[in-house]
Amino acid sequence: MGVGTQSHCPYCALQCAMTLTPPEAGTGPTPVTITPRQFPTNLGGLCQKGWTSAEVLTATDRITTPLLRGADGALHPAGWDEALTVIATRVRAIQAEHGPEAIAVFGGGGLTNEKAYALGKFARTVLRTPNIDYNGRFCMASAAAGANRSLGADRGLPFPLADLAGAGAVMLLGSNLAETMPPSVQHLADVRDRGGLVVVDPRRSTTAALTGADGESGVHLQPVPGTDLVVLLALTHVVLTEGLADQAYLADRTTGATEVQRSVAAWWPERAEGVCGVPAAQLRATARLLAAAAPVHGGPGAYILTGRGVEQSTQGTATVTAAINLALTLGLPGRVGSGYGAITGQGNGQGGREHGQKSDQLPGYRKIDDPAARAHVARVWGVDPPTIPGPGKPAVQLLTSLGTPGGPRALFVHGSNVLVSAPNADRVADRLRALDLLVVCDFVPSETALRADVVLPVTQWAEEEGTMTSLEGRVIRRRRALAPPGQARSELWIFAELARRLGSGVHFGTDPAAVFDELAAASGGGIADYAGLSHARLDADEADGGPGLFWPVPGPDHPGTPRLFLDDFPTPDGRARMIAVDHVGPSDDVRPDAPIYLVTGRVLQHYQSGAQTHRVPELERLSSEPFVELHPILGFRLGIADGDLVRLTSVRGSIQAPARWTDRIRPDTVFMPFHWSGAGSVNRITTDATDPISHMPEFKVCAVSVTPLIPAAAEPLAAQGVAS
Ligand SMILES: Nc1nc2c(c(=O)[nH]1)N[C@H]1C(S)=C(S)[C@@H](COP(=O)(O)OP(=O)(O)OC[C@H]3O[C@@H](n4cnc5c(=O)[nH]c(N)nc54)[C@H](O)[C@@H]3O)O[C@H]1N2
Ligand SMILES: Nc1nc2c(c(=O)[nH]1)N[C@H]1C(S)=C(S)[C@@H](COP(=O)(O)OP(=O)(O)OC[C@H]3O[C@@H](n4cnc5c(=O)[nH]c(N)nc54)[C@H](O)[C@@H]3O)O[C@H]1N2
Ligand code: SF4
Ligand SMILES: [Mo]
Repeated sequence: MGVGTQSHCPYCALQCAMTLTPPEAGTGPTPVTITPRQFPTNLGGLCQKGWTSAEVLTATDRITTPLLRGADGALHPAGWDEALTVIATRVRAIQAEHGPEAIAVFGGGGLTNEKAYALGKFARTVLRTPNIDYNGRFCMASAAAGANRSLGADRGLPFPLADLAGAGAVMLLGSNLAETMPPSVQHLADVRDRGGLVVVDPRRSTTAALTGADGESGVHLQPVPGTDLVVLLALTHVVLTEGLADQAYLADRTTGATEVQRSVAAWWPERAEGVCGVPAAQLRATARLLAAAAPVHGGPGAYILTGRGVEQSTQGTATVTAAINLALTLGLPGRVGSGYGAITGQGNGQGGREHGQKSDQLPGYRKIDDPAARAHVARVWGVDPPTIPGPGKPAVQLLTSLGTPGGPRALFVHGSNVLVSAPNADRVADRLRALDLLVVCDFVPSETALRADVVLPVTQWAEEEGTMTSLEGRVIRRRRALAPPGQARSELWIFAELARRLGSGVHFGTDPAAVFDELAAASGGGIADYAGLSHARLDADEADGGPGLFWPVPGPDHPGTPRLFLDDFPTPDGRARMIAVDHVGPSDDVRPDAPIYLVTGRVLQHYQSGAQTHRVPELERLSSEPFVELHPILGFRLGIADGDLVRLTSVRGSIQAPARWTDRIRPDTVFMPFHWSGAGSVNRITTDATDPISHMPEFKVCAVSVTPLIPAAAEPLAAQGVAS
């Protein structure tokens, strides 16, 4: 290892490796200089966000003291003792009047494993509330529900990312990797050379464009938004009717194939084309391309991967199930060089959903309503099993219940900016206003923090020790390179202090290595088993040039598990379950008063609600405002020129942003990124309808009308070269 601190990027689940070094003699603009490092996920690369991530450490408006809302309605600096005393006093009063369920907790997939674990423990043992959920509900819930149901375990990628390089075909459904995890595109180079990249997206995204101008590197399917399930049913139909299925695999390793076979019979390509708009011939060719790469036909292997584009849907779990059914029909999961996976998004989106901040979950991916799981975790926590509350409300239902009769009266937020990132966000703003107490822990004054009664300043990535679990289930170390500014403190310390002030006898450690050991014990025997891991083992592995260990790691001598499902699936009978699903369509479908699909997503420069990246001048320069992508044909029809301000209206409200003409989107669809607050904040008009199984909101598709705010004349439109 060279000089400097070996750590990983603060942002996404690719967890690109970087070295943090102090600038020479205090000359640098930031307290650490970032250099990319070789690591199996990023292969020495970083994206613009990673390169500039140190800027957030010294954000000019960084929160460095606790803040308390005063009688004048403004936030004022306060000491830790005062702030924590205010919180404890008000929590006790609310609990006394309304009971423990009146305190709610909202976590985040950016928290280290240690913090996510401690947060779940704090909610269940100190607050004794069932009402804890987190932003992973917005992110990975449908992929998790689908994989748990069909495969028996949810590890986003149940294989190392680098395995993709050997494949003959990789199908990406609703994922724009080239903007959301740019260094990962290196793993697709070989499959593109083989002509095997399949991208399914209503937009010709940067990733879809990787299939090549003439399709020489693969295929781009451009379905009607919200109809991916139909695409998948049709592909499975073709595989089965053309005799391309892996029948031996279906017989040996799955149950339910007959029902699935029956259910896709009605989705022949021409019928599917009528719903999803993808030409029947293209559906047939894609099914054949995938099959040719499958091991049963002597191919080098194939992968089917889902992203938020298909999962953030009221039929997200069904769509993931259909993707898994297709993969199973081709005999892919649990074979080296092939598989199904979902691409986890947040830095610790994977670990964050394993250790107990999800409403129905205990550490180790245990179920909170399983008596054996409760008994095991209660022993580690030193509490009686019956004192652990049952399942609470999932995120959207939790947020919409705040301040309602019988609903929570107080909310603690750790690692989410819900006012910008939650669906139907104006409603969330109303609910936050109705609370008696809002406590937000953050290091910058996010939109949500600015609404709080108490804001607590916390450490950032380069200021703390801990672990993160990457999109492949690889557990890696985050390391401290510098001291936090002012009075910023670790959340581990905050939980310990609040536990003491609330009179809890439960122990809360403040040393991340010790908290990890406790997490490892609590997870032992669970699906996400970390029992054989410790900070010391991970450090020793890295010092030996090791790349981190993949869970499950049940014992100190266990080498970890880079590939899951090779022998069997963790289901009661060891087989994958094929479950028949069918298409219903978006909850807020287009209609005469809202004839256009609105789809949402991301741009390269900004991360999520933008709380961090809007504070990096270079990223702001490159991407400074929200925008609405629309096709020139739609622009011409509606009288909207490139650059015109447009209004988007859904049944929930109206927003406005400048139009950007592009022929990379379907003419029946507009696209907006969700990184901004204010007049161009797209979540003010998205729907909070949720998937019935995963409870994930339908961020990706809703119906809008689009109108020009500055009426455009025919002249300039013609001048821009539009033919009707
Ligand atoms: N730059 C950047 N990178 C990030 C993040 C970020 O905020 N910014 N966030 C991280 C996180 S938490 C996540 S979850 C990941 C998300 O990573 P991705 O899933 O790649 O990101 P999105 O842009 O949300 O959605 C991907 C694509 O889905 C498409 N889409 C929309 N509707 C539909 C549909 O109905 N069907 C299909 N097939 N596609 C559709 C959009 O056009 C978009 O191109 O990115 C991670 N990386
Ligand atoms: N329309 C639309 N909306 C979406 C999506 C979409 O595709 N379309 N995607 C959804 C998805 S996939 C996601 S993941 C969510 C994400 O959206 P959010 O949950 O809002 O995520 P961030 O913007 O990353 O907010 C994290 C906040 O926590 C702070 N923070 C970071 N690390 C820590 C820490 O360790 N402790 C504490 N206390 N604070 C910390 C940051 O400064 C920031 O203010 O957005 C969802 N919203
Ligand atoms: S791809 Fe993700 S982990 Fe890598 S540098 Fe960019 S934001 Fe960071
Ligand atoms: Mo996410």
